[in-house]
Amino acid sequence: MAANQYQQNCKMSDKEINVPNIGEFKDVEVIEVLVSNGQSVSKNDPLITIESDKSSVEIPASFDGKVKSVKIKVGDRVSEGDLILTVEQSGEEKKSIEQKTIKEAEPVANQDQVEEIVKIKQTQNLIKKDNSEASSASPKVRKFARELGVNINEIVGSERQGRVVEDDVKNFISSKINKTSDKTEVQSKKIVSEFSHSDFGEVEVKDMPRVKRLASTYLVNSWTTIPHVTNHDEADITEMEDFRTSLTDMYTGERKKITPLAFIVKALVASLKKFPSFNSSIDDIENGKITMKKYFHVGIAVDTPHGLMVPKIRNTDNKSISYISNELKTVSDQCRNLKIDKKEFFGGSMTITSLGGIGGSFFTPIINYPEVAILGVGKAQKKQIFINGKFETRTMLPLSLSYDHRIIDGAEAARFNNDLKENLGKNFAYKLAV
Ligand code: CAO
Repeated sequence: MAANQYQQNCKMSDKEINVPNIGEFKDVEVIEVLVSNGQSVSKNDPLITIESDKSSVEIPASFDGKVKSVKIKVGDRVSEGDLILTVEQSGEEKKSIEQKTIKEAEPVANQDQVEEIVKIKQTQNLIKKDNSEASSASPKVRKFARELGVNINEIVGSERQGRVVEDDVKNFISSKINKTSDKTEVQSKKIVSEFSHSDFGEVEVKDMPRVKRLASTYLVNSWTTIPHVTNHDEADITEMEDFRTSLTDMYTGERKKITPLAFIVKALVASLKKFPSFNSSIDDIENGKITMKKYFHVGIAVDTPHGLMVPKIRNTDNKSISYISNELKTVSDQCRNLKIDKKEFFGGSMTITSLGGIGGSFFTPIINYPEVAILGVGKAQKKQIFINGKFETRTMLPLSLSYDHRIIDGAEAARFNNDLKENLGKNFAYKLAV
């Protein structure tokens, strides 16, 4: 074929698709327009659905092409011969139509024929799968769905190629009803607990602090998505405390104030090195991927008037205990004065939450997502401990280790606590790192 002849054949031309002979249907309402401008259609694809008092019928495309301009809209009334849309055809499409028999190109309009079209579509794999596309269903089923106020395109059909049948519509409705009744139950529970507080006495409604509001999203996410387990244990820190309280400034001779928390940070880092799964994140659970962190950025929960904040002490493995103690004071002050960069709340290995300066023993800390473990520290107390057949007075530190059970097992957590106790105990190696 010569080049210009080919171009001639491929030239676009417009064709009209009109309402065919639809028998008894006259001046009937268009209830669905199934195509839009620019969309490619194949012969027999449904273009519109019309509905009379008695039944509804889809009008199919009589040839392949690209919809140039849809001329009718939902609610219009049409009769035989009315223009539905214009279709743009390339020479190739035109040619292929011309090669087909006139009989084949004849529009199909009665219900049996429409059913036949759907069958053809199924074998052509043209059934739509999501609700942005039109579902395949007979006009009877469409009408049934419409009468019940259901968008048929939201239904995934149970028949071959996703064709929607009457039972699918019924199942869809019953699943919606079940969901709604679940909701209603939750809502009614809420209503019961939502009696006005002022019915029982004087109250004052205040704004929830912004930091608490922000934190609540993270806390709820952690609490509802991570399977938490907490192991409780006690570390004997008698020697550590003797050592800590004996530290003096080499120039002034005054007592050096180093918080026990700085020692705990250093001991924790030694355990994290031995138990790397505690220094990981599993934010890609769908693909089963775990991020193992090679850094040791320990988060510290800081109580502030604005709410709880968790800044990170970075690279704790390379810092001395007294350096960590000073840095802890600096970042706590920055948090309390709202002078800290938001980035400092992210990128942690594991968090320590200490109530040691306030009081209390064991509690159940919530993991600071996306971390997988958190160490709760209570107030150290002198206790009588039975050692080698006799009671001794020892300083015991309560530990509450919460961990993500998806990645850490109870046995591993118990071993982690043993190791941590060892690091805090009388053979403490951190002594070298003051
Ligand atoms: N056992 C016994 N005493 C402890 C202790 C412990 N585990 N931890 C700290 N202490 C002592 C310190 O030695 C210090 O005593 P001195 O004044 O006699 O030296 C005193 O308690 C002060 O402690 P602190 O809590 O003010 O300071 P810190 O450096 O130990 O802690 C910080 C810093 C930021 C953790 C703390 O100020 C804080 O905010 N704690 C609350 C954290 C919190 O709210 N967690 C709960 C989260 S879950 O809702």
